[in-house]
Amino acid sequence: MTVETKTTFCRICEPLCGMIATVEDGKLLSLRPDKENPASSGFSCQKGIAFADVHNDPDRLITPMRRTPSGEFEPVDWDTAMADIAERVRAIHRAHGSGALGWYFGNPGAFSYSHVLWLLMLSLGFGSRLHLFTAGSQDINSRFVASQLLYGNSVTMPIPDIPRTDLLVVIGANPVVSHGSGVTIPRIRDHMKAVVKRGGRVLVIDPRRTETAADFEWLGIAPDGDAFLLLSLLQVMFEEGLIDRARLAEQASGAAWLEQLARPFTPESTQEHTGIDPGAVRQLARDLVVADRSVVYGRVGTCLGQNGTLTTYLLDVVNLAAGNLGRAGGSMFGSLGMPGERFAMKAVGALLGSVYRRRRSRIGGFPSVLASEPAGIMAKEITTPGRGQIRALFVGAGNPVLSVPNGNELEAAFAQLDLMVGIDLYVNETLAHCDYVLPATTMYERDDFMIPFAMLRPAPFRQVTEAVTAPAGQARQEWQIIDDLTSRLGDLTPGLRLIEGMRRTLAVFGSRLQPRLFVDALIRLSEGGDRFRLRRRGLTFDRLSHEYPHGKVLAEHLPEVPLSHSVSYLNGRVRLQHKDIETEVASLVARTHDPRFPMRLIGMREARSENSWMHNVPMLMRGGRVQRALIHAYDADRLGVATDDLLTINSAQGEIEVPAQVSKDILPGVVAVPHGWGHRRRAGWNTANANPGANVNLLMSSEPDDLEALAGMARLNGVPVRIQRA
Ligand SMILES: Nc1nc2c(c(=O)[nH]1)N[C@H]1C(S)=C(S)[C@@H](COP(=O)(O)OP(=O)(O)OC[C@H]3O[C@@H](n4cnc5c(=O)[nH]c(N)nc54)[C@H](O)[C@@H]3O)O[C@H]1N2
Ligand SMILES: Nc1nc2c(c(=O)[nH]1)N[C@H]1C(S)=C(S)[C@@H](COP(=O)(O)OP(=O)(O)OC[C@H]3O[C@@H](n4cnc5c(=O)[nH]c(N)nc54)[C@H](O)[C@@H]3O)O[C@H]1N2
Ligand code: SF4
Ligand SMILES: [Mo]
Repeated sequence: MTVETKTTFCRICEPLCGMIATVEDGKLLSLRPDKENPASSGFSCQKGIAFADVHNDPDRLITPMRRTPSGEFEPVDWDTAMADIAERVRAIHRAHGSGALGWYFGNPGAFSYSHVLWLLMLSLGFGSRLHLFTAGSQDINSRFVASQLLYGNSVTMPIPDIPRTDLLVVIGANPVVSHGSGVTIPRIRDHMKAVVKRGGRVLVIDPRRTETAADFEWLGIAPDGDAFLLLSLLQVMFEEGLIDRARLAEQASGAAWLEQLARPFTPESTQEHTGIDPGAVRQLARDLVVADRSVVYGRVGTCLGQNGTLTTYLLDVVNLAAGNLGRAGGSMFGSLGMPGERFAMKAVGALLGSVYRRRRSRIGGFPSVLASEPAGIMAKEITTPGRGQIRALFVGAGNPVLSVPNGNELEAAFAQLDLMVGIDLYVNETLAHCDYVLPATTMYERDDFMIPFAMLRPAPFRQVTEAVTAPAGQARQEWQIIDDLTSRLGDLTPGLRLIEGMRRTLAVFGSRLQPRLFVDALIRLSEGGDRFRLRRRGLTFDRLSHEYPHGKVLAEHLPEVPLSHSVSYLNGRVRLQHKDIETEVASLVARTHDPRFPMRLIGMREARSENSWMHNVPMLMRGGRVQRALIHAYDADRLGVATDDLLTINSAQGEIEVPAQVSKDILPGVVAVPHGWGHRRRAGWNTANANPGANVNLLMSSEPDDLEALAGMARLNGVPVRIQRA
């Protein structure tokens, strides 16, 4: 018997906490937080530790499976499965073209560089007509579009410099539970506590007195009222002369237009939409400007409303107006520190901008965000006849039946597909519909380096990990599966022929086309890298792995550079004026109210869930844990409801039943329901199915008119509902 410990890091959520894996005879025994990781220094949450039970779950899929005519799954060998899948893709492509193929890329996929890179390769191989859907239209695409408008680049991401700020205003995020999103700061709660300890403030603006609000100051806001609040903050800043106009004119174009836009939104006029006292809004506007270093930060709560792109745009504009954009202790921009990066970012920004403006989805005419379409229209892309109708769908690391609006519509649509293939750790509610389900490795069965998150750290840091164990059973990495598929289809399209050519050329030199080549190059070229041996002690993937297993801190803080360095527009100035923003402001003002649905539904993340996929771990389900709908005592009294009574929640779209939790930690008129529940017997996770809960997204609309206009965001927060005792 050999017992080893291996240093690695967790990739369930964004802080990427350092972990120590104990491995016995090649089997993952347990996980514990890594005290020597300089960023997370001994922190991990319960999910991170419980992941060993996902890894070793008896319900885990470790053999490829094929659906039989009777509807059951039977094991099949990889070669038979891949040969049949490739043959069917080939036939569909021959008959209908690339537009007949769809791919849904779920959230855990973003935590694997090799999965991302090889999916990118596949989509280049099939050309621009492949339908790509991601979890982003239920998450962060509004952030990308706001950045495209403001900075001329979708991937330019502002991050709150929490370690150096004096006033942090959190609008629509719950970092104490989520551990931070859109920013990678391990121990984020400690960093927020440190703001207060050094005499600063943390203010949480949220319809619910969340775990984060309970730790700091709370200001309640009516769901989806944020754009009104932010416009009022701007109105006050302009009216009271709080803005340094010379600086604003230097950093941005369109200031006069912005002033006009904000002018009607006095705090008195927006109070009916926000529920916030005008005096408090004025004070907040002054505080943001007067504080030496302040930052407004928002995430899922501001991205997923009716006007998520506008709201996200306004968050940044408030930071800009207060003089805190691109400043230490304000909202900053990370970079990889590569030679020529600023120039490359301008090119990338221009390309993404033109894709955004030019490519439109077949259904609803939505712009393309990082080459993807809104997942909300996926069902209709499958069922609507015509050129570009999807006939084959791949789902990798996702569970859209539970995570996107109107899963019922999606399930019905799947029945029309000629081919459906899933790649996952489990047969989840979505994969239950597949013709083939293919077993993926877990994160501890693959090497990794987190490309997107490397740019989201206020303290630049690099860490890589090797695989901690060999793959269980016949599990394979996603990139290997994609690689197998593309090489079987190497003659199908010009793009695939090009990839096949590269593969053959490298083989001549005894090398293999694989994602690690690319990520190693990225590490070598970026800050701290060896620049291909130009720097003697510089970093490579292997050196990080051998010499810095716990990770390497590159700098304590981000460098302060002129804001123009982070802007991809040629003139280096933030662009405020956009017709689309004007249209969104007009739609904000024109919002209507349906008296049949007087309450507002919001989401609620739970410490022991990760979206839909950790409910099969007994350790996380202990104590008779169930999904509950949180309502205020005032509403409970009015409706004659007590905790544990079953509630019926209706929206214009659907109906669910969930037991109530009565509380004072939420505004009256608001109901909060966690997503990711609604497990079914059809899916292959036994613990989760025993305590299924309800799919809150059955209340959400997938009608194109109901998706947010600029980014195709599903409207998952502030949804009008009616509740009553079941
Ligand atoms: N434990 C746990 N951690 C997670 C996840 C998980 O499922 N469980 N999921 C991960 C993922 S995929 C993500 S994207 C991140 C998300 O990270 P966060 O965005 O920090 O997490 P949420 O809990 O969704 O926070 C959204 C907050 O917005 C509030 N809110 C809702 N509507 C409104 C509104 O209209 N206005 C305002 N001001 N607030 C509103 C909600 O009450 C909630 O507190 O978390 C990640 N981390
Ligand atoms: N109402 C409401 N709905 C929401 C949200 C909300 O706040 N409210 N949040 C939205 C957000 S932010 C997100 S990110 C989405 C998530 O939406 P999805 O990504 O569609 O769904 P998940 O529940 O994260 O499912 C992830 C799947 O990946 C599998 N998996 C885990 N690790 C791996 C791996 O390494 N490889 C492979 N191949 N599979 C793996 C899991 O078993 C699981 O089946 O949900 C969205 N839906
Ligand atoms: S906070 Fe996120 S990254 Fe850290 S241990 Fe928990 S799940 Fe893993
Ligand atoms: Mo997410």
